[in-house]
Amino acid sequence: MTLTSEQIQSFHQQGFLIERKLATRDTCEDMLSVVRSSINPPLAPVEFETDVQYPGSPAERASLGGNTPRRLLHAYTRDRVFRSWSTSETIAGRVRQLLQTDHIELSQNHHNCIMTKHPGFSSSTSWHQDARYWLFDRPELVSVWLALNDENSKNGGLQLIPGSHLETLERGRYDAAFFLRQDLPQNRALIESAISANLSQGDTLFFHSGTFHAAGKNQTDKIKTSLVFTYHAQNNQPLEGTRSANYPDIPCQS
Ligand SMILES: O=C(O)CCC(=O)C(=O)O
Repeated sequence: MTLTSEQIQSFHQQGFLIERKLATRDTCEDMLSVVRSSINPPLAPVEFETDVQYPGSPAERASLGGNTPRRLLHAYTRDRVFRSWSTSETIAGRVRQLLQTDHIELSQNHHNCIMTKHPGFSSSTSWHQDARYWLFDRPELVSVWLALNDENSKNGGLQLIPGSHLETLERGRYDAAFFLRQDLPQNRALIESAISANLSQGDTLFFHSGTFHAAGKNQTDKIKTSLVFTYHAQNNQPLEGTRSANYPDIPCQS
């Protein structure tokens, strides 16, 4: 049930860890059934492709594909199946090991969503660290990404840069929105060391909030669906008055 010391060490070195088949097919299918009934029409709160305005997003809501959901927000409150998964010992127990504390909380303010990538109207996400806009005592959070169906480079699966959570980059290496500038040779070298996560249904990716990651568009004819939650140690609190403290965090007791 728990991570081995080699897995924990690998997470600290690489900034991520993949556990294969951590969720059963039945769990994934139960979740997908909730997602399917939340997508047409999209049940609020939803972030649309037009809201993110990433490369490939439709220009405005009135455009063709303008109503394509990108994230079904507030996954935790949407259904019991998401609450059970996110607070289970399988997940919370592993996050406790990775954050090296018995006391962790799930953030309702960050990720806490179902990411959907629709054929035809999905956008790509450039290289970034999730911690760039998250305001905590320390930028040390762990996100847990569950593939509800297979994810790879064809359908916009995640790519990650191993060890990048340990890098400290000058401000000039990022653009105005804190994405890695692709015109700089030193950034190109970093990006070339990326790996593709290539997840199958039920595979779970644990990643550090400082790990650079990116993803392409969905170029297949099926929706790609992933569930993501973020956790922090109880002694690493969001800064008062910021978006990171908007909704209360959920303690995950062992
Ligand atoms: O699925 C994607 O395009 C990447 C999503 C992502 O990296 C994020 O929301 O932080």
